[in-house]
Amino acid sequence: MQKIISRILLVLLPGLVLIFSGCQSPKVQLVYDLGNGVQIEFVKIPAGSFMMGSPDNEAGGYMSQSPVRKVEISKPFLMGKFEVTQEQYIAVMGKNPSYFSGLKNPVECVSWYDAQKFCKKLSEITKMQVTLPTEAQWEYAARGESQSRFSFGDSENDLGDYCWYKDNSGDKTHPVGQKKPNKFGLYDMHGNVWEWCQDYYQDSYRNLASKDPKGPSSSTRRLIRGGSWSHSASYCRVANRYGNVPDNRNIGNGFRVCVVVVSGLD
Ligand SMILES: [Ca+2]
Repeated sequence: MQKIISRILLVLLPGLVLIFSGCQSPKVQLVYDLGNGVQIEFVKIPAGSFMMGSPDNEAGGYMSQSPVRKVEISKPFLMGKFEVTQEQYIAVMGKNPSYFSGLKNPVECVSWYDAQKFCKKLSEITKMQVTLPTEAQWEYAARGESQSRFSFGDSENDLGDYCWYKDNSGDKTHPVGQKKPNKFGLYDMHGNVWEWCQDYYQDSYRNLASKDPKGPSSSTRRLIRGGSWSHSASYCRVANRYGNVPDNRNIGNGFRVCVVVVSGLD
């Protein structure tokens, strides 16, 4: 886990603390205490615009990930610093559906509906509005201001420093936060487990809004992003997108959560 040089600024709600970390590039972080030593950490992602999708000539790219288009994220949001772990899932839902063992490993074998139930329950616990990220929020956060295949550049040679994927995972998930973070301070956006997004999936996003897009109005599938421990490098690109039926419980599928920015964080 990243060493946090921090000072606690404000207790916003019971169990909730706001932290500024780092001196060179301050990151606002929020930590919620779920009890029994289990915490869930968030990083503030600033509002901004980015180029979403992969260029036509990107290695491993597909038509569903292009054309590249400008998208605006008009409001800052808090994003889970890590994928939701098994111990966090137990703390909130009282059970652990995962196939792989490890309380610090990401929870998997969770459907999109399971993720929704987790968000609802965590919202009730924290008194904050907890959601899955939209697809646009996910890619914006994953890029960390980069415009390359991966958050750190284009070369697959460096992917092992940031990602658990087919070539280094040993065919299993790993505890979150062991690899390098991206510029926003988010871990495992590449690989480890796919991450459910809020949006429906469709093969093209050509006609979607350019400001805070929320995806198509209907589909049989929901979006997953980031690739997993069982996938090759090109599946772990930031622009890669795929859809699963929402009741699919797969050993490669997990999620991370977002929080609508609350007063005191903006
Ligand atoms: Ca991931």
